[in-house]
Amino acid sequence: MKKFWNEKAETMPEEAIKASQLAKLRETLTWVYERVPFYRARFNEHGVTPEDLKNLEDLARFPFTIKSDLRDNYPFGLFAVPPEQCVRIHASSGTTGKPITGGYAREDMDQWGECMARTFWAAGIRPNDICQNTYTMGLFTGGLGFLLGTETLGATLVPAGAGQTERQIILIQDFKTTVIFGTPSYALTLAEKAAEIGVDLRETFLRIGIFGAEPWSEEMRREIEERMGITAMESYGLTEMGGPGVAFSCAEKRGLHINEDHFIAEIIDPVTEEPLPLGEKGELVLTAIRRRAMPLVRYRVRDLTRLYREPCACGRTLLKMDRVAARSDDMLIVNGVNLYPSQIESILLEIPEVSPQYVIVVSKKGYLDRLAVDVEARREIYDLGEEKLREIEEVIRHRIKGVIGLSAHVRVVPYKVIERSEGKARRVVDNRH
Ligand code: DLL
Repeated sequence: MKKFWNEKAETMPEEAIKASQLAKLRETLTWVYERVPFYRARFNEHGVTPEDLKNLEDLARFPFTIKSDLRDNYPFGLFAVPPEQCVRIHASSGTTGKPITGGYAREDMDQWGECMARTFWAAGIRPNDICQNTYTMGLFTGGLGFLLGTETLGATLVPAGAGQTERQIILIQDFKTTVIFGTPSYALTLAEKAAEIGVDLRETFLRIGIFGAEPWSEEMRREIEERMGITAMESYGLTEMGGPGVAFSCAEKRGLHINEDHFIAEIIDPVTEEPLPLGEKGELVLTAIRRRAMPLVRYRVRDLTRLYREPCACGRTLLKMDRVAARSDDMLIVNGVNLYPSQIESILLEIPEVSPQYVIVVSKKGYLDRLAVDVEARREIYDLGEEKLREIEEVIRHRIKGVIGLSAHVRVVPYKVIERSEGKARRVVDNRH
């Protein structure tokens, strides 16, 4: 049985990857310069043309694309082909303002399917697997992206869609589902519902899960593996780059391999906007070099990570990135202290009595900020009485103070008070503004 979906592409020597990136990048810069008035104007303002790209480092001379550029050019202003020549148009829901649109030409579907099939193969999925897709199959890129990947690989897809958790569990049992796709927070919802109705997911045929679309901690990954009896793998991507498929985990479960022959990744200092060397943490910037309907150049993703190249025991030579624990937009500043929700998650999940259902609430109290963390305990803990719950609150408070340096109001709330996720979980409520 083959070890890689695309051995040649996934194990190329670094020099060969770079040579192919340079050629594809040149093609893409010319493509957008000639076809997208926005890019022509932007490049001209910066005094660069595609001919100025002599080597990969020259990419840093080109301007960034940012989220508001997509909003300002909504819906099709950044398309390099007329919308009627696209075979698909997706959009991200977006919490504020207009959604982000993404067009796909015929060859973009092939590119996407290829990247997804690599993700699946690396996770251990094979053509005889039955994959249950709990991502919403609509405008969101998760659902149809995972569908495309399953079809490309030749496995079986059960398009269950989001929600209807009890029915999902019945399908897992009746269809002998072996693979589950969804957000990490939905995996928890599933595991919890299964326990409630007396189904032990560890005794089903489930063996692999591919999760993504939201940040999750290493502790959360282990929790999911344990509760579902599966290997929890990961997919990373975003609507602006076509959806999931940008990067994927391998059997090493350390970091994600970037599909470098499709996307060029850079890390910049979010404040100075200067490129940072490999190994340093900063903001991810991506350029799609094989997409045709809407290839974005130097797109500032806002996700924080680190890039590194190391010989991976899986045999892939593709550049690696750390799992994305936070978006720069997610950073809360509470009484002057920087706080990422993932830090709270890691602390909570190290406490055995606590469940991964939590919400962080920030509000104003006079001139000061007030940080509150509501969390549920594991079900059986509630039987131990109020005193035990207060004790747990104290432990959490103490840890948060010790690790982050903030005083938090911690409440162990009754079971099921925290809203269960069917897609991307909402972990933060900021009531200060
Ligand atoms: O969430 C695409 C996707 C679907 C990826 C399914 C993986 C699986 P958007 O809705 O545009 O696209 O959201 C993109 O979600 O910038 C990250 O902040 C976050 N994100 C996506 N994957 C991961 C991940 C899809 N594996 C935004 N870890 C990105 C952490 C992730 N954050």
